[in-house]
Amino acid sequence: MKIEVIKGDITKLTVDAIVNAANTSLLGGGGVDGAIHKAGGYEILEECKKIRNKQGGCNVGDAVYTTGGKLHVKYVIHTVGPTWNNGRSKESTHLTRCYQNSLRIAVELKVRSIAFPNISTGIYRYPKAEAAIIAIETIKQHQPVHLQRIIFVCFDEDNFKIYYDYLNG
Ligand code: AR6
Repeated sequence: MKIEVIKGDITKLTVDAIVNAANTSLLGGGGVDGAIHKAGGYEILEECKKIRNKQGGCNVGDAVYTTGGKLHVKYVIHTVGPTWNNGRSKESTHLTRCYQNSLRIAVELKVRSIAFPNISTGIYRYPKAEAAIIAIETIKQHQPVHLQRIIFVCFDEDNFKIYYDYLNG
């Protein structure tokens, strides 16, 4: 399995699945969530609404999946990261579960390539370096067999540098 890091916009990628940093409502929002819904179109939102009707949204640390809509991906895996609360609300456990549950769904869907944004490090204010270690170490521990490519997509320079240095250091 190859772990890659790139700087850019996750909505532009052609991979089997991308992961969305959603919120518990699954109805979209700002940041990467807004970008994915905007580029992916109404189909993604329609499927999110169906999931909401069935299970009432998505809890922090959990993940669900929808079609990729108009994106160049088969699936969008929506996971809900924790809001940073100075480490007082089990944020690291929740963030670890985001990556674990997204990977579990990727295995179920037999995806061979998956791209992750830097979950929780934007609007939810998780410290970037700590979030990167959780992301990379959780992925390294799981390594599903048929997953050939894992791409960390960094939108900002800070995250790109943190991931690049950690993976190449
Ligand atoms: N491609 C890749 N990464 C991106 C993109 C993009 N197009 N746009 C932003 N990022 P955030 P969170 C990066 O705020 O912190 C939403 O309103 C961004 O630079 O998107 O988990 C949801 O609905 C940052 O590094 O997600 C929730 O309410 C990372 O994506 C809330 O924000 C995550 O930033 C979730 O907050």
